[in-house]
Amino acid sequence: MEENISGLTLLGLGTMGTALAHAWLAAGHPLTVWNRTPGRAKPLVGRGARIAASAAEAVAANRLVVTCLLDDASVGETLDGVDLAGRDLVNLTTGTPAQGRARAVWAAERGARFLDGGIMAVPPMIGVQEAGAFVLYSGSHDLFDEHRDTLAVPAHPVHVGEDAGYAALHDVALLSAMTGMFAGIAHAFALLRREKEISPREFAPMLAGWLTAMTSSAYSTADQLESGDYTRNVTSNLAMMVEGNATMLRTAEEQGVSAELLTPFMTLMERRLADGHGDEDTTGVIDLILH
Ligand code: FVH
Repeated sequence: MEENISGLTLLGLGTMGTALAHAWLAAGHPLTVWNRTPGRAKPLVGRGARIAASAAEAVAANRLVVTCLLDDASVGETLDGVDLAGRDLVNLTTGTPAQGRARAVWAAERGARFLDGGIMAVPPMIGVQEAGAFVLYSGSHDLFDEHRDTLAVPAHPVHVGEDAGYAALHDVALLSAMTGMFAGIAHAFALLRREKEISPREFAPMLAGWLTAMTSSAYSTADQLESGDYTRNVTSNLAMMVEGNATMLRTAEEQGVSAELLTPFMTLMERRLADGHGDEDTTGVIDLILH
């Protein structure tokens, strides 16, 4: 295990990279930074960071090298031709599972150990322990354990598998669920938008409370998937929910709101019902969208 306060290198000082840098510096970690646009590194000097003149110089400074760049292509560009032998590369750049796996192979070919990461936070949550931020990591568990203390500084570290693609896969799964939730929130506010007597601010706590109560469906869906029985512990079955969809669609029409944020999911529910699964939960929709 490493000592609690060990040095590291950070490549990339965008909004997220800068937040990471502040967290490690505040925790007393000696930090070497590099950014393509050098001006973004200057404010960190007063906080104790060492600025490297090139990515190669930054990588040479520490065994642990963290990248937080725009995308996978910018990681490749930044590290092109840089000697990575003996380095532990931790990539906190958002990418796809395939990019994570390919980057792991690429790093190994250059003599580096590799962890891929997915940051589940926005920059103000970084370094704030009670903010609920976490970072998903995948790749060697031993490597993760070696650097766990340092990785825990910006946000709670969670190892999700030895497969280097799993951090990105979990990351994108969570972001996809969030996107569906944003679509639902947008539709709900649209329904109320023209009502002068309903204040969005007053409606917000009701909406947030309702969504929170409904999150238990993640557990029942998981249970149904693992048991293979999509009728298990169903509280509202598909037949009933499709009936409810009709009311939601009619209300959208009455309120002058397009239902386009809802209809893709509703269409799949109807297909599953037409296939004779009215006694199930919505879990069967998952089978319909698997290619
Ligand atoms: N900000 C957020 O809310 C999200 C939260 C979840 C995770 N993401 C991911 O974190 C990565 C970095 O995001 P960011 O917010 O720091 O992004 P930017 O502020 O746009 O900074 C981008 C940095 O990448 C550098 N860069 C871009 N292209 C290249 C390149 N070809 N070669 C070298 N560096 C490059 C850029 O440098 P510069 O423009 O200052 O010169 C910034 O340092 C990202 O994967 C998010 O998805 C953040």
